[in-house]
Amino acid sequence: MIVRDLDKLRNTDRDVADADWTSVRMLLADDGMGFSFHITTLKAGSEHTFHYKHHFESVYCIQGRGSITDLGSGETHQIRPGVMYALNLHDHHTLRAEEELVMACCFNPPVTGNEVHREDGSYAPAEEAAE
Ligand code: 9YT
Repeated sequence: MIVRDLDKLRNTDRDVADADWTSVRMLLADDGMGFSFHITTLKAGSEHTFHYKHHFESVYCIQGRGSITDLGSGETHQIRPGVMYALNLHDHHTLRAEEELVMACCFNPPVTGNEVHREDGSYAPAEEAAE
């Protein structure tokens, strides 16, 4: 069994940050679960366009308010605590944090911890990220 405490993972190598978000990776590829599990905090007022072409991601909102726009259909959905979205079609999307958003995210395949967003908004496929 793996038991981990979010507070103890903060400021370790499992705590990854970009300009407008931080992500604590509670489970990564090397944990062998087949998915990774992150608690991601997005700065109030920030906007993010992502396109996970090589991963599926589901995201559950724990705290904060914002919206997500599906850039394929143009449809916008409100994000608030209790709402989940799943990028089952590798959907190109823009996420807006009207308030600070705290999100629980799962990636399949799992991220390794070495990924950075590429220009197209994707993370590299697992084989490349592991290199
Ligand atoms: C909700 C969200 O930001 N998803 C993207 C993944 C996040 N940046 C992470 O944990 O790598």
